[in-house]
Amino acid sequence: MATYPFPEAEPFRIKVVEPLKMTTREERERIIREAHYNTFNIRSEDVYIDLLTDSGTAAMSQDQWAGLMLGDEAYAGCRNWFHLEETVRDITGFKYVLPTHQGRPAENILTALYLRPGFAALGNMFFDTTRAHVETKGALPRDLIIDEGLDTTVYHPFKGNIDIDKLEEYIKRETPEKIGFIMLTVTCNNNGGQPVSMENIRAVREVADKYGLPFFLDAARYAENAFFIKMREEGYADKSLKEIAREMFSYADGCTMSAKKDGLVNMGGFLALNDEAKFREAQQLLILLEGFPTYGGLAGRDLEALARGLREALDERYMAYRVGQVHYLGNQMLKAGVPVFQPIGGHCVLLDMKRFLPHIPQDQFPSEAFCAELYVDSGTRAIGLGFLAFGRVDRESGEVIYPPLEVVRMAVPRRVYTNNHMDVVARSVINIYERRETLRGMRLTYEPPMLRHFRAHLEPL
Ligand code: P71
Repeated sequence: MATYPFPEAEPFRIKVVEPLKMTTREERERIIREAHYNTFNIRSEDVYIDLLTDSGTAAMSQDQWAGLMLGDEAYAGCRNWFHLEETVRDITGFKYVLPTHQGRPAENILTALYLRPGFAALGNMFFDTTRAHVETKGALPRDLIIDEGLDTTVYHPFKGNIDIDKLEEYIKRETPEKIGFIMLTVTCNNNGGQPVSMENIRAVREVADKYGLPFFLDAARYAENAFFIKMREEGYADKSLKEIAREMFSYADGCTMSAKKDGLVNMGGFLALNDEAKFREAQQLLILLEGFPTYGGLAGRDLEALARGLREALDERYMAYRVGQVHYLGNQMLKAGVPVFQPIGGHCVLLDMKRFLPHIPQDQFPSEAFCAELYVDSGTRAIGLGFLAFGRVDRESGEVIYPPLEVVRMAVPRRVYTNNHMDVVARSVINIYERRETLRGMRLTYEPPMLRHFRAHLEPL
């Protein structure tokens, strides 16, 4: 990267623009009230800068758009499928590829193949949908991330790492027969896109071999993970992202992929495996759930855009810009003293609401109070990931269970916003930080039985 004088500058120029509506503060006050103070209920058109998610929100390249015109919409054997299959094999080294319309059907199939009631699945931190698929198979998802991974105040270069001692202890205690698989989410989404080191991935392979367990990657942000390995792990500075990614995958038996992240597409995913018998079983499920194995819930043109996007995400200049932009946003807030989860991850900035709004107790939804204020202040949409999303009441004891983190996530879509947009967000967050004592807590006025943060209604106290 030394050959580029400004490694974090955009390696592209903009050919098509999407105008954004500007609203007034009064309008935004009305809109957030009508949305019951839940940013999921705001219409996208009423949002100026949408940091709700980096999933499916990327801007495609001219090469991807051109690829759409080469879509072969045959039911069976379309050429775009062969292009995608060859691309995934080349990047991952896995033998068998099954296309899916996004990440969760791949998770559904994988968990159906490997889990039975009473089994456990062990990981660094399962993403919400994977966790739900593990649970619906009657199995237990177990997060065994290193302690530093949940500490918002300490620095660690690979906060996504799994605790190898805890992993081995768990396997010995529960016996390997009761473990369906081990899975590492790279990067680890639930603590802010924190990377997993190559050393950790290798160590998991050794444990998996020792106890005869299959080991998979949740590869949604694998290219961002490869970039952090290049930047932070000894011995990888001179390797290409593709070489690093290939080595990461070489230790695993397969992967699930939500291609809406590092696939640089708006919809798409896949499941990849090495085990032929499991692949045959998976194909049967794929036909049942998604469609014929050469399209799996996607149009031919979508398969083409994905094959092209997968390669683009491994371009080092793209990735330096990408992760650089996320850090550009977070560093401005850090400099102003805002409690940002450190180090900043690959796709988002997390604000620690326990330190940002210490006067608002967790059961008064500080994250949602902040998100409502942020929207009114600058039209920026973020989401709360804390008590509203993950808190619950224990069915037996009636005890209220608080999640370890109370954070607001600002996820940055890929190639969509400029650094001027990032400046607006940073300034708005800093503004609010300076008058943080004026923010009040919220209370629930409607609580759905499941995944309550998506549809909940709140009001200010
Ligand atoms: C994110 C998402 C999208 C999302 C999904 C569900 C609720 C809220 C937001 C999706 C992931 C992910 C990882 C590591 C699998 C999926 C599911 N993330 N693994 O962060 O981050 O993929 O949406 O394509 O089914 O906003 P899918």
